[in-house]
Amino acid sequence: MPITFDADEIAAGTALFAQRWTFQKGVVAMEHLPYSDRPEIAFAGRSNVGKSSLINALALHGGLARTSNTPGRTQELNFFTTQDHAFYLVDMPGYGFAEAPKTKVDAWTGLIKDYLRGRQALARVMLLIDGRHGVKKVDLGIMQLMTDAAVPFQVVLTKSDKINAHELAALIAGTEQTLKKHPAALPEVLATSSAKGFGLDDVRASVAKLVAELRHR
Ligand SMILES: Nc1nc2c(ncn2[C@@H]2O[C@H](COP(=O)(O)OP(=O)(O)O)[C@@H](O)[C@H]2O)c(=O)[nH]1
Ligand SMILES: [Mg+2]
Repeated sequence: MPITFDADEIAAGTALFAQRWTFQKGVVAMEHLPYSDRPEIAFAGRSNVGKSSLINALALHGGLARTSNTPGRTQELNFFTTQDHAFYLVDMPGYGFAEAPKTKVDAWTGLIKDYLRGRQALARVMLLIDGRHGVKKVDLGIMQLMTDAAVPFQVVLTKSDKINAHELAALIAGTEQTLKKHPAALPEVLATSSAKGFGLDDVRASVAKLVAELRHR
């Protein structure tokens, strides 16, 4: 089962995310990335997995990241920041979406990969996996890329409201098994539902713990 955090860690997560959030910048090319003055935590995953919904739910801000029923809407790296400028939260374009013109898909897949393997400030990736579908081949490719680049990542299951408790437990166990082959992965998988508000405290606590660790480096 997902790790649970103690009351202080949950409170730290709540406080971090309760701050006022602002959209800083949308980036379509590496040369437009913001000046690197704080760590970045990126939310990555296949198109439609629920990246933007999760960011909005975490930040208690329905309109912060744009969500959509249409896969492939987000085509930029969107940088959000808190009042205390402690870190950037980055909403990424989805990968594995082929129904757009190939040149466009290639451009944003290239941007995703360049950012994931080449961004010094990238402290961690929250890798979102759709609870209904589990880990796909394209996700394994992204995991390998992050492992090769030594980018720490944590798997977050989304849309947990769409599967039953038994299926969820099996998915968590299976995913943790897969992660054993990826030394860059945090061993624990978090399960969430942005729709039902499930698991959000754990994600906030996990991010807050990392931000606190980075502050003390
Ligand atoms: N049932 C359910 N639907 C969700 C959840 N999170 C996102 N969705 C839906 O999934 C679709 C894609 O969400 P979005 O956040 O735009 O995905 P993104 O492409 O990864 O940013 C939207 O229709 C959301 O309403 C969830 O936790 N539960
Ligand atoms: Mg999105």
